[in-house]
Amino acid sequence: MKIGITCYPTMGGSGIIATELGIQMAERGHDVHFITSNTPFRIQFHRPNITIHQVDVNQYAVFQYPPYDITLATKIAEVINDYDLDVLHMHYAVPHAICGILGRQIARKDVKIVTTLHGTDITVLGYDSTLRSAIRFGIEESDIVTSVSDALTDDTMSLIAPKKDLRTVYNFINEKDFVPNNNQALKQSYGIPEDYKVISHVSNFRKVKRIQDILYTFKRVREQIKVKLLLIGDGPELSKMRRLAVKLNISDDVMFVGKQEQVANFYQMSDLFLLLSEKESFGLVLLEAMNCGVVCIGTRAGGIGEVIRHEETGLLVEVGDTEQAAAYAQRLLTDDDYYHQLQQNMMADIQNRFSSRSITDQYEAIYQELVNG
Ligand code: GMT
Repeated sequence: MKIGITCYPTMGGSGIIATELGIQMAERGHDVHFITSNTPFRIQFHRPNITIHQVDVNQYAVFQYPPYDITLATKIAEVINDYDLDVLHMHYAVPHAICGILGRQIARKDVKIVTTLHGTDITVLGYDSTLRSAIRFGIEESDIVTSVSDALTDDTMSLIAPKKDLRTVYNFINEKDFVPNNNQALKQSYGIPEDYKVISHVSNFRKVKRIQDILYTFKRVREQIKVKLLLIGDGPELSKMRRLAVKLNISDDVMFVGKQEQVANFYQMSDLFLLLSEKESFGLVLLEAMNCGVVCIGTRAGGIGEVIRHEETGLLVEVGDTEQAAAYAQRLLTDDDYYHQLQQNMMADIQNRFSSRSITDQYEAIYQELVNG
C-alpha cells in the first residue's frame, strides 16, 4: 500500500509512535510518505520505502499567523496526486485529521483517512469549546478513528460525543532501542555511587505530569534509603520544579538532565520509574522503561491502568497520593524478591500485549480493510 503519514515529528509520544509505525510499515514493504514540518527525529539515515515531504510554511507580511494548516493540506493533496496514495494516517484530530480531509478534497481523490487520537487533542483541546466541534468534525469525517487506550476512547465519547465508533489500538514497544542493560558505567559517569538506587522520570514537564508529586514522593523515599532522582526532559514546569527541589532540601540528590535524544541509557541505569500524571492517555514512557526491565509506579489516570496491572506488573496510586507512592517505592527498592516477581510478570505481559509486531498487524489490518473496501 501507499501510505501518507502526518504527525508532529519532533513531539513526544505521538511523534514517536507515528514514526515507528511508518518505519514498521516500510519494513513490511509498504511505500511510506511522511508529510511533516521536519524529518521525524527517529529517521536519521536513509531507509528504503520512506519518502519525506517537508511542509515549509512561508511567512508572508500579509498574514498575521503563518498558515500551517492550509500549507499542510495543500502538500497532502500534492502527495496524494503525485504518488497515488491509498491511505492517509493522521495523528491528532486537530489540526491533522482536518488537514487530511481538506487535502483529500483539494486532490479530489477517494484516499482513505485513518486518524489516531493520542490524548492531548482530546483531554486538553476537548475542553476548549472553540475547538470541540472542529475535533468532532475531524473524527466523523475520518474513515476509521483509533484511540490509544480505552480510557481515551471513553473520554472522547463523553467530551466530544462524535457519531463514530472508535477502536482502541495501544502504543507499542520499540524493541530495538529499549532493552535491559545494567548500565553501571553510565551511573558512574553521572557520579552516582554504586550503592545508590536510581528513580527516574521522563516527560515534557507540562503541568499534567505533576512533577511536584515526583519530588514529594522522592523526598519521603530518600529519608529511608540511599537514592538519586533522575529527571529527564524539559518544559514549562522545569524551573519551578528546580526551585521546589531546593525548597524541599533534596536538590543534592535530584539530577535535572534536560531534554535528551537517547533516553534508553537513563532507563537502563534506573531501578524504578515514576509516572504520576493527572491526565495520561497511555504513557508510552512506561513501555520504554518496562522493556528496559524497570518496574513502574503510575497513577490511576487515563490509560495508565491499562498499561500497568496493579500488583501484577507494577503499582498504581491515586493521583496526588505521594504517601502511597513512596511506600510502594520503598518496598520495590528494598524487597528484591518482590521486585523480581513484578519485573518477570511485566516483561511477559508487555511482550504479549504491546509488541511492535502485533500492534503493527492491527494498523495494517485497518489499512487493508479500507483499501479493500
Ligand atoms: O505526553 C505528552 O504530553 C505528549 C503527548 C503527545 O501528543 O505526543 O503524548 C500523548 O500521546 C502519547 C502517544 O500516544 C501517549 O503515550 C501519551 O500518554 C499522551 N499524553 C497525554 O495523554 C498527556
